[in-house]
Amino acid sequence: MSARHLALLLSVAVAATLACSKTQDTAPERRIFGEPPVIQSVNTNFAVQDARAECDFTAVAYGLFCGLGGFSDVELQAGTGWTLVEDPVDHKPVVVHSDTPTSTPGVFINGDYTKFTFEVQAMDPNSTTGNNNILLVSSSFIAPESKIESSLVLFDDGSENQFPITQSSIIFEDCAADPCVCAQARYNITSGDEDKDNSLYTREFIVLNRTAPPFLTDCIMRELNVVGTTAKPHSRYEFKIEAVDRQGNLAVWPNNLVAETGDGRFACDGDSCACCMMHYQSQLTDLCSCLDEPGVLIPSQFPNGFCIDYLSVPSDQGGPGCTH
Ligand SMILES: [Ca+2]
Ligand SMILES: [Ca+2]
Repeated sequence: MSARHLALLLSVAVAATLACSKTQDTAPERRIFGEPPVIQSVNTNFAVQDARAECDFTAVAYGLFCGLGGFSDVELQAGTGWTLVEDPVDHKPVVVHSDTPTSTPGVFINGDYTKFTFEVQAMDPNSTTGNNNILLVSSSFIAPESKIESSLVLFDDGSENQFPITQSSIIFEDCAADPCVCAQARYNITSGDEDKDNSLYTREFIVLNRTAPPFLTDCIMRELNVVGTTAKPHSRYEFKIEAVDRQGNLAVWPNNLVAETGDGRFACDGDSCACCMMHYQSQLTDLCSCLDEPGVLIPSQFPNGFCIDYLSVPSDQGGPGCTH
């Protein structure tokens, strides 16, 4: 068995990451025993550049502030949010508030991302009832600005397999057991395959704008059960579709799939102080950039709001001493 096939087999073992990296090599197609798989069709309409995700992160933000100081009277507000975006001209970070306040108090994150859905119809002449000779179907790509090839495994499992992936953000997101002390969340990732054992192998994969915060990644994992990667907007991706049988026979689809990623917009809407502090806690901005952002009322301690009353407390009084 060639090193390349071994790498593909190993990718099954490490399927928890749902993508493995391997160095490029050039193993030829060959037949060791039996016939190779037959790739019958590949869906070429596989890319959506402006898929949308929306998540209510109010519980996460509540847990963040409640956990910070044991504040039991945190009141998140409606508002115009706080989002850090990259200026398209000079690529410097810019703070953006939405034009209209949310109608509901809380923190709501949303964003656009590029979604690839690989759908490959494949069979093997050596398959018998109850004994599929196909070992795996994969989509391989070299990430932009990288020389490492990754292989995504496609499944014909009806999305039955669940791969738990730990959240990306350092702000804990599992607030089910104790709203004030959230725990690290794990999200169950699935292939996105609709029907099990119909010889249509499926895999969903997403690409986010590289400036997207980790909580958008988590939002998509939580709501849509899919993982992915980040890249510059309008990055070009090329995917090679292959199938391997249990004897190591390889079939390669003659045409690679090519697509460009979209803009990958992101916004944190609602309570502005909470949105800003989530960026700060994710090491995406400094603490004092949140000074005087409205929201996060804590009547017992900071009745005008955490970002107004606390961030301005001078350092000689034990506060952060932020000034404009
Ligand atoms: Ca075969
Ligand atoms: Ca299927």
